[in-house]
This record gives sequence, structure tokens and C-alpha cells, in this order.
Amino acid sequence: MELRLVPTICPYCGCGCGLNLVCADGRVKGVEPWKRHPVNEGKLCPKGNFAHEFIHSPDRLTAPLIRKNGVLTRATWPEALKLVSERLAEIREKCGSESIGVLASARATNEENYLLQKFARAVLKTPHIDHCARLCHSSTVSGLAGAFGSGAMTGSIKDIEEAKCIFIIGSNTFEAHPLIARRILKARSKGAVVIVADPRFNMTARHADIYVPLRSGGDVALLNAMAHVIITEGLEDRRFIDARTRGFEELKQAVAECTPERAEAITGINASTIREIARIYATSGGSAILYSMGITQHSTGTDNVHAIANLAMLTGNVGKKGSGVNPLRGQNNVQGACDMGCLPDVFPGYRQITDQSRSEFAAAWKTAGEIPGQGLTVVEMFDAALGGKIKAMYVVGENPAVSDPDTGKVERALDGLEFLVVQDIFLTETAKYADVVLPAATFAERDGTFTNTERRVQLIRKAVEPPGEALPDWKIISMLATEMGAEGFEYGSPEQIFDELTTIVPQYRGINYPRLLRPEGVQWPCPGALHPGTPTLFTDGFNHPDGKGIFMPVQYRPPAEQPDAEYPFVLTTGRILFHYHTGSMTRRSPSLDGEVRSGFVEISSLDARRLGIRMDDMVRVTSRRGQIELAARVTDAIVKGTVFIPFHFAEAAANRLTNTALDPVSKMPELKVCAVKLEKVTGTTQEAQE
Ligand SMILES: Nc1nc2c(c(=O)[nH]1)N[C@H]1C(S)=C(S)[C@@H](COP(=O)(O)OP(=O)(O)OC[C@H]3O[C@@H](n4cnc5c(=O)[nH]c(N)nc54)[C@H](O)[C@@H]3O)O[C@H]1N2
Ligand SMILES: Nc1nc2c(c(=O)[nH]1)N[C@H]1C(S)=C(S)[C@@H](COP(=O)(O)OP(=O)(O)OC[C@H]3O[C@@H](n4cnc5c(=O)[nH]c(N)nc54)[C@H](O)[C@@H]3O)O[C@H]1N2
Ligand code: SF4
Ligand SMILES: [Mo]
Repeated sequence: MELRLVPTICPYCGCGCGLNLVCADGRVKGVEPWKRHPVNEGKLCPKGNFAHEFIHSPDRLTAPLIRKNGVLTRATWPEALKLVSERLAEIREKCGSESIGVLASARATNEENYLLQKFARAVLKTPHIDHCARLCHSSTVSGLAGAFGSGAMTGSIKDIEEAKCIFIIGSNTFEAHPLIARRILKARSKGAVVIVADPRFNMTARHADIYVPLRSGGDVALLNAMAHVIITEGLEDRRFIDARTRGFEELKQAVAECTPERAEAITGINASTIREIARIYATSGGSAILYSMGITQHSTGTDNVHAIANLAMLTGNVGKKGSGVNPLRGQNNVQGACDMGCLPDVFPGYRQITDQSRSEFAAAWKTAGEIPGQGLTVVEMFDAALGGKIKAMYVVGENPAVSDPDTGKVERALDGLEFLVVQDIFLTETAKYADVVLPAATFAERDGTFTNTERRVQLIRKAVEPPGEALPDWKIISMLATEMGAEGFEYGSPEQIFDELTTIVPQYRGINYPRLLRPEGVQWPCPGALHPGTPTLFTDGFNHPDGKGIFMPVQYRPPAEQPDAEYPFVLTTGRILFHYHTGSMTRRSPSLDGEVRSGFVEISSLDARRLGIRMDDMVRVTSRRGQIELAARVTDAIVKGTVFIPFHFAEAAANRLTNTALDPVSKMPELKVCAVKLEKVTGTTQEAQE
């Protein structure tokens, strides 16, 4: 048997680790870490190690499916493309192009996302294109755009090693970004102080020097109090503030009353701890903030991000190695999907939507008629579907029936659509509502590029053929656009699409496939062919016209839904190491699935005792939107009054409970806080259920 190693990039998280697919007989047999890769240096987490296991799953979609007499039935590509093309054209004709919504995919390549938004805007003529970034770092994009003028991670993964203090707030780095966590351990072994602020004493907190068990939703209160301490004790970086920022006086006024004592009442953290961490953060000589969903997924997400940026600018911790504001991007290519403009409020390269830019894109894409303006976001699209305004949706590589808040509402919206197309590698919970299902290729079955959390553009390479008649997403979109009569969609390869997109996306202008053959890829912005790429942003100036960073004063606002007598607990949701999102891939990977097979709810042992709940008892968790039953995990590792449910398990879907209250700026739903009640389901334990 001849073995072949194909170097490529992990299809799961935004770390973007390099791995080699071990291939023989036209199949992927295993994974070998990539030793010289700049992110992971020969290490992988369990998901990367077993990334081959879902590829040849017997559940893979191998042919297009069309709903006939209520049943999804095998069809040919010409039949499926004709039907999709005719139905979308008909609905556009009858109800206007604004009646179509498109969801792009942070799992797909840059080339595919570029093509999909071009298809949406230039062919379907709909403004409604969005993707899971809305539920993820949209608050980062809006928050950092205000403060710094652009919303990406400012530093590089490797530089985290150089930090003297690492302040991790709302990120479970050790489970969600394990190969970034490795850099935290390296920094710590060189003496860095690690501070973790999280309502759970999670795997990350176990590696902290100082653990700050704040109540979910208390972040602005904590961060403002830290700024208050820094200013009242004169620990701010005056040189940096004077030379590189605007609005310091406004911030000073805004936090004047935000004493640690006031924050203690909101967050449950001792005022003395708040003073201690503020001093360490301000005086370490190089402090990096790492944050993720614990910060962004709130109706105050943008405020939370502003409060973080304020703290970093106040202490001069931006633009140098081992410092910075580091939003850890989630999906393998969520950075790229945003860069490519799969967002309803910006064009590719984050170009503002104006009359000028609309006509420029119309010219670049040689489209007849106009390019539409701003569109609706993910949650707004489902509301519009329920209200009858959106009639058709084209969902590529997303599973909103499990991942979007308030599942009951999403199901009603999907059910009510006149026409739904789902393009995926598996028959997901969302695909079950589809009129047409299109079978896509996995990461191992096509070429293209992913952009990781540190803006590193990297090549993925085809290792094996897709099963049956499955096709790469770029090919499907290109065939569909051509079927609909569009010109300019006939591409021979992903490289051709990439060469086109580098003329459209300024940050990628100097990148081409030959340059990406190096293991280190290229970090954008890369304005020219001779430009080496940019590992650290804002070394000299921020992205505002005058180069200054802007302090964005914010005040604490409570979450949209507070616990009360009827729903006395705060529910927070998130991830575990072995599973990924809606589980479509990890639950079909035997090695990963074998680790954790079903959902659970973490309950503080103090609360559990009061409710008479023991380990593995079945518990009913109810919110104003729905209820689920799952096993109890009684633990000391969560603050009292708060419960945690991972959202990976469709049969006990956390999102049946979550709230669709939105951040007014980013339109982020409040996935990290809602009010619930708990009841023991009498006479049952998990074993008894099985
Ligand atoms: N294993 C695994 N890895 C993943 C993913 C996965 O599904 N599985 N998904 C990827 C994606 S897309 C993303 S976006 C990232 C997400 O990565 P993370 O954001 O790190 O993951 P989460 O588990 O959603 O939440 C992080 C932490 O926020 C805490 N938290 C909850 N509420 C609050 C709050 O109000 N304040 C603070 N400070 N903390 C709070 C939770 O207790 C949790 O420990 O992970 C990526 N990596
Ligand atoms: N309660 C709660 N809900 C959350 C979150 C939370 O913390 N709590 N987090 C939110 C966040 S941060 C995120 S990012 C979202 C994620 O939400 P989703 O993006 O909806 O979740 P995934 O399971 O990653 O869905 C990706 C789909 O793409 C398919 N796929 C994989 N590769 C390919 C490919 O190459 N081509 C195609 N066409 N399909 C492919 C997979 O089978 C899967 O069905 O969930 C959000 N929802
Ligand atoms: S850390 Fe992320 S990119 Fe690296 S192997 Fe694990 S899941 Fe894949
Ligand atoms: Mo995410």
C-alpha cells in the first residue's frame, strides 16, 4: 500500500493548525501533524488528530436530493440545478429579490465565500447575506471598528508567548483554541501571570494564577472598575494616550464612579481582587487580552468589546509583541468569510456600502442593473421569514436549526419558507426542512484557502475525490449562477477565483497561490507582491483617518433577561473540547463521539443540593421559549445561580432555551445569558434513560 501525505489545514477551529492527511487507496486513513507549521509546530488537539474520521462516513451526502411528495428523493445535478434556478427566479420575480436570504459558511474557503456573496449580490440581487460570524464575533467587528478602525486580532499567535500578563476573559482557550492555549502555557513557564475571568472554573481557569469567578453578564462592570483603578492610581500610559489616542477625558469621566466596590455588587468579585488584577495588567510590562464568546455573545457585546479596547489603550498594550486585543476567531475560516464580505453591512474587504461602492462593484462584476445595499442579519432573516417577508433561503454550510437562538422560532421560520436549499456534507437538522439538498465536498476533497484567527491565509489541498456526485461548493455555486444565466461565473479552478478576489479585496492584493506554498502562508494586510504580510497590526497607528485610537466610554447594562422568582437561574452556553458546534462532524467521528456522547447541564453543587439533584439525574431545564431534558453534572466549578449547557447536542439543544434579544449595534443574540428554571425529572438517572 502506497501512503501519500497531503499537507493541509484543520477544518475545525480558527487556530488554523497545519496537518498532513495520510492517504492510501483513494481514502484518507489518518492525520499526521505538520512539524514545521508556524501555528501548531507538530502538535494537534483531539479534533485535529481525528479530522479524517468523518470524511468517509456512510452518512455523507452523495447525490442531490429533491423533495417529492414530501420526501427527499435522489435526483441528478441537472434536475436539481434547474429546479433551484427556476424556483429562485420565480420567487424573485413574484416577490422581489429582497424575499431571498443567503447564509454563507465559515467552514468553506475564501474562494467559495467570495463567490457566494457575488452570486447573492450580483445574480440573486439580494442584500441579505450573512453567516455565523453574526453569532460569534460580530460584536468584535463593531466594537473594534469604533475603537481601532478595524476588527481583527491585532497580534499573532506566537507572540502570546512574549506576554508578561495574559488576561483571559470569556474564552475557554484550553478547550476551544487548544493550540493557542499551548502558547499561554509557554508564556507562563517564562513567568507570565495568567488571569482568567469566567463564571466557570473551566479547563482554562485551571491553568490560571488568578481566577476571577464573575457572574455572567458582569464584564463591563469588571472592566470599567479596572480602568477606574488604573486611572485613580496613576498607572495609565500617558505617553501612549497622548500620542496615539483620543477621548481619554471622556473615558476618565465615564469610569469616575465605577469603583471596585460598585463592581463587586454586580459581578460578585471582591473589590480587592479587582484592584489586584488591574495593577498586574497595567504594570506587567506587556499584557495581552484574549477574549471570545463570553464577551461577544451578549446584548451588550459591543459595549463589552469597547471596555476591553479601552483597557488596552489606557495601558499602551496595543501594537507591540506580547500585548494586544486578541479576539480568538472561532471557525476555521470565519475571518476569511468576513474578509470576503459575507456580511449584510459591508462589501468584500470591509468596504462601506455606499452609492459609490455599489456602482464600483457593479462594474467590477459586470452585472446588469444595480448591486443591492444593506441587508438583514441572521436572526433578522429568520424574523423576516416568520413575518412572510423572506420566502426563500439558500443555506450553505450552516446548521441554524441547532445553532441559532430560540430553536422553536427557527423551526417555524424554516417550515414556513416557500423554498429552502441546503448545501452541506451531511443531512443536517436544517437540511431536513429543505426542498433541495446539494451535496458538498469536505476540506479534504478540494483546493482553496482558509484565513485563521491571526489573519494568516493558508492553502488547503485536495487529497481525495468527493464521494458519489458530491462537488466542491465553488463548483456548485458556479454551476448554479451559470444555470441562472449569469456571466462571469465560469471558473476552471479555485486559483482563478482567488486571483479575481485579490483584485477586489485590498488586504489580499499581494497574495497568490505560489506564495502560499510556504508553510507560513501570508498574514494580511499584504498590499503588494513584495510585501511580507503583517503579523502585528497598529504598530504605528490605528485605522482611523488620523491614526488615533478612540476611547469608547460605556456603562454597565444588565442582560436582557434577568433571573426572577419563576426562572431563578442564569443559563450560559458554550463548548466542550471533543465536540464542535452542531456535532455534524464530531458526532460522526467515533474517537471524538466516544468521549462525550450526549448533552448535560452543569449545576453548582450548592444549587443541586437545594434542589435535591444528584450527579447524572435527569433534569428538565425550562426557559420562556422552550424546555429540554438532560443529565445533571453537579460540580463546584461553576458560580452559584448559574448553569451551563454545551450546545452541541440536537436532542437536548441548548438553543431551545436561549434568547433572541439582540445587541443594538452588532445584532448579536444573547447566547450567553437567559433565565431558566430546573426541575428534577423524578425517578430517572441518565442510566435509567438509556
Ligand atoms: N472544541 C471546540 N472548539 C471550538 C468550537 C467548538 O464548537 N468546539 N467552536 C469554535 C468557535 S466558532 C468559537 S466562536 C470558539 C469559541 O470559543 P470560546 O468563546 O472560548 O467558547 P465558549 O465555550 O462559547 O465560551 C467561552 C467561555 O465564556 C464563558 N462565559 C459565559 N458567560 C460569560 C460572561 O458573561 N462573561 C465572561 N467573562 N465569560 C462568560 C463560558 O463559561 C466559557 O468558559 O471556539 C472555537 N473552537
Ligand atoms: N447556544 C449557543 N449557540 C451558539 C453558540 C453558543 O456559544 N451558544 N455559538 C455560535 C457560534 S460562535 C457559531 S460560530 C455558530 C456555529 O453555527 P453553525 O455554523 O451553524 O454550526 P456548524 O455545526 O459549524 O455548521 C456548519 C455546517 O457546515 C457543514 N460543513 C462542513 N464543511 C463543509 C463544507 O466544506 N461545505 C459545506 N457546504 N458544508 C460544510 C457541517 O456539516 C455543518 O452542518 O453557532 C452559534 N450558536
Ligand atoms: S486547535 Fe483547532 S485548528 Fe488546531 S487541531 Fe485543534 S481544532 Fe484543529
Ligand atoms: Mo464562532
